[in-house]
Amino acid sequence: LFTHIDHVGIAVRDLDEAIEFYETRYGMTMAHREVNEEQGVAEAMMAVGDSTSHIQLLAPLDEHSTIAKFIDKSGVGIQQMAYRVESIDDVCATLKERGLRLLYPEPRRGTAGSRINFIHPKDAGGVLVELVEPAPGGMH
Ligand code: MC0
Repeated sequence: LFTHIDHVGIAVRDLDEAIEFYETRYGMTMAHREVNEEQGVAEAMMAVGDSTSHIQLLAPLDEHSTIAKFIDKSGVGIQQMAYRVESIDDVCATLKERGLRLLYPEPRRGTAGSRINFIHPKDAGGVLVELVEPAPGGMH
């Protein structure tokens, strides 16, 4: 069903400070950075060595952001676990058949033009699971 760990998302208060920490302490390089208004986040993808997995640093754009809500409730730290898939439409259909609640009726736009959806954490052992179908020729 899933082909790779695409990224692990970490909620941070200040994106620039967090990027600097990952660069100077772990020697990671930033592969991509963008603002996703619909998701309410400013984000940076930090490459983990030569793998195609990333750490996604997520900062809230404002107090209504899901990331602001997460930080208020749980503090900074791991917010989500994202698996890469080949066909998000097929995977969502299969997961629905298996009784899991997806957050969106149709995939939305994620990092670098990817198509994304989420499994509700209440149906996934307390883990917010993101599904990512990379854009053709995208960053993955
Ligand atoms: C909430 N809960 C979580 C959680 N967020 N559990 C594990 N991990 C999380 N991240 C739990 C709460 O503790 C609570 O449990 C219950 O779920 C309801 O939470 P809530 O605080 O009332 O929050 P809601 O229901 O308003 O929102 C939760 C929900 C939301 C997962 C629906 O965060 C959401 O829509 N997330 C998907 C979008 C997202 O995360 N976007 C930011 C990343 P109790 O037991 O207290 O009832 S953007 C991104 O990822 C893009 C750019 C990309 O990668 O391409």
